[in-house]
Amino acid sequence: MRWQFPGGLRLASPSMAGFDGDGQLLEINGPRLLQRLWDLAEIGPIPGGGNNRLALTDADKEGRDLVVTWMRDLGLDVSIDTIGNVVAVQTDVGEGPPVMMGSHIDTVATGGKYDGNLGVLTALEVIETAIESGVELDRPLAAAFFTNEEGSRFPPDMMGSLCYTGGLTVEEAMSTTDADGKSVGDELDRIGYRGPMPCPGPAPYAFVELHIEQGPVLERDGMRIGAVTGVQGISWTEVNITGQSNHAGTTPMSMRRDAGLAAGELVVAVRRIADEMGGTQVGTVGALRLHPDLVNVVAARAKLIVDLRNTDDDDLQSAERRLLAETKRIAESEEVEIDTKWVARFEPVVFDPRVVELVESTASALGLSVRRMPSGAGHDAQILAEVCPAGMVFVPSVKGISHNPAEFTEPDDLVAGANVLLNTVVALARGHLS
Ligand code: HGY
Ligand code: MN
Ligand code: MN
Repeated sequence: MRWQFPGGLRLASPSMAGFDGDGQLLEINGPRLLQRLWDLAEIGPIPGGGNNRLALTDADKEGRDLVVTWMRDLGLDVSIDTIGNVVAVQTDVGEGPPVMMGSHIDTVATGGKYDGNLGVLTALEVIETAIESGVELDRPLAAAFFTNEEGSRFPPDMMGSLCYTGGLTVEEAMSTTDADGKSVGDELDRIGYRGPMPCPGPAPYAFVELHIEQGPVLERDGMRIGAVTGVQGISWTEVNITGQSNHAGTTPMSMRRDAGLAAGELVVAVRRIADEMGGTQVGTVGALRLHPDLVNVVAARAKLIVDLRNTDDDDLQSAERRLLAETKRIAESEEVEIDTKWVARFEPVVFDPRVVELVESTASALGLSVRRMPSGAGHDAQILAEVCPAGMVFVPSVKGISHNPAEFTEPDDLVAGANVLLNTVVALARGHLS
């Protein structure tokens, strides 16, 4: 499907219309970026116009192959590491560690077109524009996508970038299994993406990620760009509940040790914890499986993962303590056993203020309304922030919807965000941080 701009691109200022004589501002090729987004969105399509490319599935492989082809077509040096992270670097530009852009192309099972994909494809577009414009750079640019950012199939999220920065051992990652018992290692081998490069990988000079906001703030405030100040803390607790399967009709209620009931009580308790704490505390249970999951059998077991988040780590720890207290209360009252273990735990991250400031001033220079804001979602940038100056650029999500096929961002906003990323990384590649 070829994309036609409705009534022409809404340029923020004349200087966006091309490469200024004094090298101030560049503009990406909007139709080319959007076409790549639509081409990638054709892989792993689901009803409603979204994508299902869960990590290390055949659809993920197909998406990987397409993006690697685009990387090679740009003449980039493409390297694949042991966990399947892919980094493509300019070879004939500047020297020293690259200014890296990137994100992920794996999706949740009910994903949209933009989550992650926008950051990776814009990285390619930025490099292609930089090559075409002949802009002088002291450092090479790099485009990357990291394995299993979503963590839906194989917790934790940001698995690939964690291995890339040494935050998780490859051995630990490889042994992680999905609900069907398939391991990351086996699936990587099956799709042919266990690469030769070691983890941890080389630290970039800086890392900037363009991403949809996935929330309602920019749209509510009428802002076009978010200069992301950091990422809130994330805590995923796997809870295994063991009761006793029994006949749903003959077993007296007083004799039931119902793992399904215990799970339900815990789901309600998670909502209560978030509501009672207020502030930035959020919580949900999105993954829940009963065994044997049959209508006429009292559930013997339940497995769920609790997602708790907060911008403040002390408050997040308080929410975690309350969760554990609830599991003890429910175990006692329902006479079930409850075991818990963390499957993901990230402290809140603050991005390098110089990068945040650069994103903000670049957006303003492009004539775009911009506000600083934290990220509610986890991103690879928060992991790369451990090893280099990092930051993010947000663009609005219509109605704040994401992790849903209805995920949508206006094409003008996609292009505007890409122009902010372009001019931000060009400044970084010309020594802005020094
Ligand atoms: O879970 C997250 O915040 C991200 O979508 N992986
Ligand atoms: Mn994402
Ligand atoms: Mn996501």
